[in-house]
Amino acid sequence: MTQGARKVVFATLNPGKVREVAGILAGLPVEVVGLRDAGVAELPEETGETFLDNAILKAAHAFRATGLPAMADDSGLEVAALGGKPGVHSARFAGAGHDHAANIRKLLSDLAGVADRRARFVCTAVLVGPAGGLPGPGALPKGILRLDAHPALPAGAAAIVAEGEVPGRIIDDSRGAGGFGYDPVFFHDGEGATFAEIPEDRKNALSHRGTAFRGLRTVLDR
Ligand code: ITT
Repeated sequence: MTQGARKVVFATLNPGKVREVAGILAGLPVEVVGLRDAGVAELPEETGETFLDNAILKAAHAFRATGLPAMADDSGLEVAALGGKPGVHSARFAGAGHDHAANIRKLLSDLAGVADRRARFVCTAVLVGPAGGLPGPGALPKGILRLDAHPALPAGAAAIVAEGEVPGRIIDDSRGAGGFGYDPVFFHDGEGATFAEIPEDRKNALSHRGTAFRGLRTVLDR
């Protein structure tokens, strides 16, 4: 980003993401402004079929509404035995709304009697801003992309895209009180614990969202 463009909106309505991303981006010369503090009350319906489409939809909405560079992520749980579900539908797996307990109940019921418990969390994080204020493709670290064309991008805007994922497996009993969403049933073998049982900075060091937003960090830290 150009010098002086220090405010960035984070286009999410999920307080768990706000907490985590504040930790992941700590120490940057950037003021992360909450969606409501930027005067945006809602996000568009997530009609995209991919994490990328939905992340751009959210960030572009906030960019259009505020004129400020805007970050968003779209993330979810992909379960091998369910053919990658709930995927982009993770937040509303058990129906409309964000009832995390109901989503976990549906997940465990769909996996009843299933021996293969492999799953992964995935995250696509984007930064949408004026095309001229974002680094060109040659200036980006490996794995970080710049998109200049996407149906959801306003004219004159571009997006920086970073991804992350983390493998784990789904256990039958919820464990831990930290994190959000599916964390209490997402067991990380390296930690020997669920994502709801480990400290938040430890989750950030390992997680899909941590990897993706550390990718954006390299762009924000300019
Ligand atoms: P915003 O769209 O407002 O950002 P959201 O919760 O709807 O919030 P997503 O559309 O990206 O966000 O849905 C992600 C869902 O995937 C989230 O609600 C959880 O159910 C699940 N999920 C993603 N990351 C997770 C994590 O780190 N821990 C637990 N569950 C996670």
